[in-house]
Amino acid sequence: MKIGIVCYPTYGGSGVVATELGLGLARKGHEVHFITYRRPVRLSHFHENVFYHEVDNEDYPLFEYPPYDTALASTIVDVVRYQNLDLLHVHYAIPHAAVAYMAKKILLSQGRYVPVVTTLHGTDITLVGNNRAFAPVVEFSINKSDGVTAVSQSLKDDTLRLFQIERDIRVVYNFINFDRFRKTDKEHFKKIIAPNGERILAHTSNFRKVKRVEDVIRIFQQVYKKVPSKLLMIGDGPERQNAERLCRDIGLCDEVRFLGKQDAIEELLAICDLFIIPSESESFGLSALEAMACEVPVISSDSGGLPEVNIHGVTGFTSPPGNVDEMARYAIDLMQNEEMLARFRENALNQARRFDLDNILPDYEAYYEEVLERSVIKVE
Ligand code: GMT
Repeated sequence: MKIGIVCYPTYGGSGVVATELGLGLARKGHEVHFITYRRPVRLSHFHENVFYHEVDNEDYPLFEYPPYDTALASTIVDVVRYQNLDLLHVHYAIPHAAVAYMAKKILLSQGRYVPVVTTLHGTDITLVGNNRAFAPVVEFSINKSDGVTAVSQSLKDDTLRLFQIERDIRVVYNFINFDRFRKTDKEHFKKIIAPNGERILAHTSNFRKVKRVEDVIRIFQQVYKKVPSKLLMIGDGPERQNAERLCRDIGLCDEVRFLGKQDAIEELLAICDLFIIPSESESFGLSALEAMACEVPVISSDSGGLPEVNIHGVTGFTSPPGNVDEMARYAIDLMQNEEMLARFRENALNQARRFDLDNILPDYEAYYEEVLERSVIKVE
C-alpha cells in the first residue's frame, strides 16, 4: 500500500506514534510518505520505503500568520497525485483532519478519490478541540473522515460525549517498539546519577500545564524524605521554569536533574525505578508505556486513558489528578518494598507487551483495508 502520513513533527506523543507507525509499515513493505513542516524527530535515518515531503509554508509581508493549512493541503494534493497514494492517515484532528478533507475535495474535482483515516490523540478532543474556536471544524472533519480511530476507549467515549459524531470510531491503542524500548544494562549511567545507590524516579513530558509537572516535584519531595532518591525531569516546555523554581524554593536542586529534550529516552528509563505521570488529562500516556516496556512501574493520575495502560495495584498505582499525598504514599510504599517493586516491574513489562507494535500494526493494516474497500464501493 502507498500511505501518506500527516502529523506534527515535534516531540509530542501524536508525532511519535505517527512516525513509529510509518516506520513499522515501511518495514513491512508499504511505501510511506510523511507530509509535514519539519522532519519528524524520530525519522532520523534513511529507511527504504520511507519518503519525506516538507510543507513549504512561504511567508509574505501580508501574512501575520502564514497560512499553514493552505500550504499543507496543496502539498497533500501534490503528493497524492504524483506519488499515487492509496490512503491518507492524518494524526491529530487540528488542523490535519480538516486540511485532509479540503485536499480530498480538490482531488475529487480532478477525478481522484483518496480515503482519509483520522487518528484522534487526546487534546485535539479534550482540550483544544473542545474549544469554541475549533469545535465545529473538528466535529465536521471527524464526520467527513473515511475512518476514525482513537488511541484509547476513554478518548473514544470523550469524543462521543463532546461532539455529535455520526460515524463509528475504532479504538486502536498506541503501541511500543520493543526493539528500542527494553531494559538494557546502563549501570555506568546509574553510577553517575545515583552514586550511592539511590532510587531513581523519572518524569518525561512536554512540560505543558496539563502534565502537572509541579506535582511531580511535590511527590518527589515526600519520597525523598523517606527514601534516598534522585529525580530525572526529561523534556522541555512552558512549565519547566516553574518546576525548576519550585525545586530551588524547596531546596531540592541537588536531587533533581532537568535533562531537557532527550532522544535516547530508553537509555535513561533503563536505570529508573519509578515513573511519575500525574497529568490532569491524558488520553493514553505513551510515556508511561515507554517506561513500562523498560520494566519501570508507574505512579499516574487516573485521568483519561491512563488506567487502561497503568493497572492500579498491578503495574503501579493511579490516583485522582492533584492528589499528591496519595501518589507520594504509593511511591514510598513501592520504593521501600523490594519484593513488591520486583513484582511490579515484571507486571509492567507484561502489560507493555499487550501494546507491542507487532500486535497493533496489523490492526491498522486491517483497518486501512476496510476503509479502502468501503471507498471502492463509494466511488463505484
Ligand atoms: O499532548 C498533547 O497535547 C497532544 C498529544 C501529543 O501530540 O503529544 O498527546 C496525546 O497523544 C499521545 C499519543 O497518542 C497520548 O499518549 C497522550 O496521552 C495525549 N495527550 C493528552 O491527552 C494530554
